[in-house]
Amino acid sequence: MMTSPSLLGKLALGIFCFGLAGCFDGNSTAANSNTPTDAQDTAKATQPQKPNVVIFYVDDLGYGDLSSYGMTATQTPNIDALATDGIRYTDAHSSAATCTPSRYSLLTGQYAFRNNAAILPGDAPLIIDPAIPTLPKMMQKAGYKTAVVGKWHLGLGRGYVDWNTAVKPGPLELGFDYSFLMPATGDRVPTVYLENHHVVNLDPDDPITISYDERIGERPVGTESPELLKQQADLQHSRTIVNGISRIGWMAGGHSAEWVDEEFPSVFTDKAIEFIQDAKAQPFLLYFPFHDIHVPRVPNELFAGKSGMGPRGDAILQVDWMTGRIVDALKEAGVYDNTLIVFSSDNGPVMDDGYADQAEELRGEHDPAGGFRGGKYSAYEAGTRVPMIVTYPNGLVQGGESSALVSHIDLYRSLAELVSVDLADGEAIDSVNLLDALLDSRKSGRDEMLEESFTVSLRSGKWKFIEPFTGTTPDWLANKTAIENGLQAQPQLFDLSKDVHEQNDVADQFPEVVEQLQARLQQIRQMN
Ligand code: NG6
Ligand code: CA
Repeated sequence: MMTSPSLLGKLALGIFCFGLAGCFDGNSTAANSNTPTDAQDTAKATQPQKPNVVIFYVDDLGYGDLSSYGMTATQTPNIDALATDGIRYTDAHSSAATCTPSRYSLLTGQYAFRNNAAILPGDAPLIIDPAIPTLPKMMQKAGYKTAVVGKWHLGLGRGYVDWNTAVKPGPLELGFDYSFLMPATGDRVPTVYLENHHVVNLDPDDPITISYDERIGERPVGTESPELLKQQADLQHSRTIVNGISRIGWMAGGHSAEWVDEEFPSVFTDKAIEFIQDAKAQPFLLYFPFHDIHVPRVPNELFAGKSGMGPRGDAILQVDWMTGRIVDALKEAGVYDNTLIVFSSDNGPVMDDGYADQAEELRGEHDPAGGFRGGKYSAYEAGTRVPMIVTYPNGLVQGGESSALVSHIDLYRSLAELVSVDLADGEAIDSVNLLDALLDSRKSGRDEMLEESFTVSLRSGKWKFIEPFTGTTPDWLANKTAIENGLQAQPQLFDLSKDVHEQNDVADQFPEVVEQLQARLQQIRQMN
């Protein structure tokens, strides 16, 4: 834990920081010349309101997928403006190379392997035990109003879920006061919104059933009716068709509740803005996990065809627009300066993830991984090294570019420091307090970090060790030849100080480093 006063403490003590000018201790200088009454009045008037926290969590956005991270094919001005206002990280990581494990770690401060958290089907039970501490519960303890709006993909309920009754436990049982969800992913049934415990617009006379094992319901399926499809899909994504898109899994009933993919930008953004307007009088946490730029990529007509890179590029423009609208709402509510915003992605980029949306064909010169090796699913850097931007006008010490090694798993402990909550023993055990590095681009980050994928990589100083993979690669992953998954039967070792693109495996040259990092990994596994 930090020994210096927490940020809120600093604000309360009248210690203010003005960018390059450094910190100004109001108590020991100008404030001392005030009369006690004036000082009291000033203290009251400037009583700091705890900062709001907004986490924008894009799905599958790669390191190179923003113009502030080198993309030239199209522009993301609203996100770039956040980078101009704050800090842009060059070595920030989602904790895993796929969605469910990354989100698990973000919300629990624990590595996903501790609970075998892997990509979940759309009918999976809630993977986080409501009895354990979570990031939103921690924020509630500090008096925050909390909401999640967007893609969930952490499971819901216990065992069999009846979508026609109260669906729980879910986010409300994990510490969110409000939730408006895509329950799993855009490519999985059920294709309906869930607001708090209930499916939105459900007609009780047309109940929903879903299945991941066998065909159910009257709706056409992709394998039989390809002429109904907006995009052709692989076999896995060719089950029930909803809104011209075939999905993973089958769904019966629930016609009045079906979502329309093209409406996601306004539906999710409007819900987030409503929450901000309702919650602005008190500190709030908004966790906003986007569906974009995950498949199926079916952007709204405002963006379709606008990027020149097909639906994947158009989805990036959609993300930028949504971010801009929410940031504008923060500004209109007068709370932008007092809001810590984290903008990042849950894993690296993928082009073909099941639908023929021409992501690869229309990519042109654009490099979604920004030069790093691998991508989504991969043990190489592009699996987890993602764009990350932090802004917080009232609390920023120094903006610009930061090379600090940061994992999203660290948000838990860093935010606890920000809002002055002490964590219990055993809470968020893998999370490190990096608040300093979130507010000051000159501060360093971690020395050591795990990157989870279908295997585990350990970053330690200049080294990156990839543990040998002894399991069986799932067919669908093995068939993705465009992605280097990084799975090998022998250990791999890279010296990132001179080989950040992981081209030169030096495991044979440094067997003692391999042994030491393998042993360290075992130690981390045994922590509890
Ligand atoms: C995979 C899906 C892929 C995507 C991914 C989850 C197949 C063949 N592939 O299993 O399309 O849905 O799961 O992506 O089914 S994530 O970003 O939510 O982790
Ligand atoms: Ca993802």
